[in-house]
Amino acid sequence: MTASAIPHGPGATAWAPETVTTEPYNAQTPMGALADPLTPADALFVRDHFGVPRPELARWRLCVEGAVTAPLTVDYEQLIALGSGARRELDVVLECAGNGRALMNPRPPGLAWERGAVGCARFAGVPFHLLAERAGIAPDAVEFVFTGADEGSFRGRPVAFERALPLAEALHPDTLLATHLNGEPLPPRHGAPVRLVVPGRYAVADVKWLVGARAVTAPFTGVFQAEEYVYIASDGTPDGPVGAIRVKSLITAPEPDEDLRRGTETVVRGRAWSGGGRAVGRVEVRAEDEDGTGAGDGDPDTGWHDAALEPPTGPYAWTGWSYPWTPRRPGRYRLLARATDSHGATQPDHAPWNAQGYGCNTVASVEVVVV
Ligand SMILES: Nc1nc2c(c(=O)[nH]1)N[C@H]1C(S)=C(S)[C@@H](COP(=O)(O)O)O[C@H]1N2
Ligand SMILES: [Mo]
Repeated sequence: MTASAIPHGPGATAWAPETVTTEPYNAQTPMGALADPLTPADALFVRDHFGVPRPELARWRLCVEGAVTAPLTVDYEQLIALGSGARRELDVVLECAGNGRALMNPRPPGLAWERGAVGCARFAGVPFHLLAERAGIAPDAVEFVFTGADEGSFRGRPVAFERALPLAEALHPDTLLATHLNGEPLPPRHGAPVRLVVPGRYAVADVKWLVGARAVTAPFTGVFQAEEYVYIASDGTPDGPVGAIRVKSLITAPEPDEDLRRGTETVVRGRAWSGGGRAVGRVEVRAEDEDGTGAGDGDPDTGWHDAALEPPTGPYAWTGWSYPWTPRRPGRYRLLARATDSHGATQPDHAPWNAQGYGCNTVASVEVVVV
């Protein structure tokens, strides 16, 4: 993957995501943009199932209904008024559960995401619990089902984009009805005018073009809850919907196949993140030569080395890391990075394979040449 920076006005740089499919539009964040603490809105990956609906702001409504005592409908102004004084702004890693699927072996079916179905953006909005509490949650409610304005056909059936959250997560103060991304109103393709943002969960939870929130008294079984975005083992056993983001890292420098000079220091850099409220505790880097034994016999660089971590910009943001490496011998090398989170979870050498390739968090790697 190469960064696709395109000039856009004097002195400014605009990004274009890398298209994966055109109908509906799906695109990855370009590598160059992943190096930044915050991903520019015009570079952030896009995952759409049915295309972009264009609800006019003036006609937009959000209905809170189902197992509630006083169903309510708000328009955009009412939502903003309800949230005044309670608005939150959070830097949040957004990662599609299918990110990295194309790197799995054998390759599972699904969109061919490599490394770029991820980004970190600053979302601002109104905590959802304010509306839920106003609607009065029935004592037997177990989940909220969130509905987007987009709909289409799935295996021949008409469906809306709907996804559920257990009550505790729906009502968490950081679960937002987001109206802004990186300080600007949400762009249409990222869910304008309002989307859900659930920090620390795979981004399928972050329902775009949100128009409904319905409390239910039994677990939801819609297609995006019970058929898609579910871990299914190779023997066909389902293991629940994707949830918290698994610990993962990304190498943003050097670039694949970059030529490095022997005896010259190269800073290996990247980002690391984990979900479910867990922080990144450690990132280690290793250089392997072609026989996979480390950077060479007797080389002091052999083995895993701790990278320096930069403090993340918030509890749900990703962590920048760096490790200075001075290659001593010419040849092809594989640079590896692995992150460990505050619960002690570490990236595996091989991610456990599952039928649709979700949650792939294999150790990050990039191949370089030392001359
Ligand atoms: N309404 C709606 N919301 C949606 C989707 C969708 O197709 N429709 N895709 C989901 C998935 S699978 C992902 S990974 C994220 C992607 O968010 P983004 O396009 O803003 O990066 O949106 C989620 N929310
Ligand atoms: Mo996704």
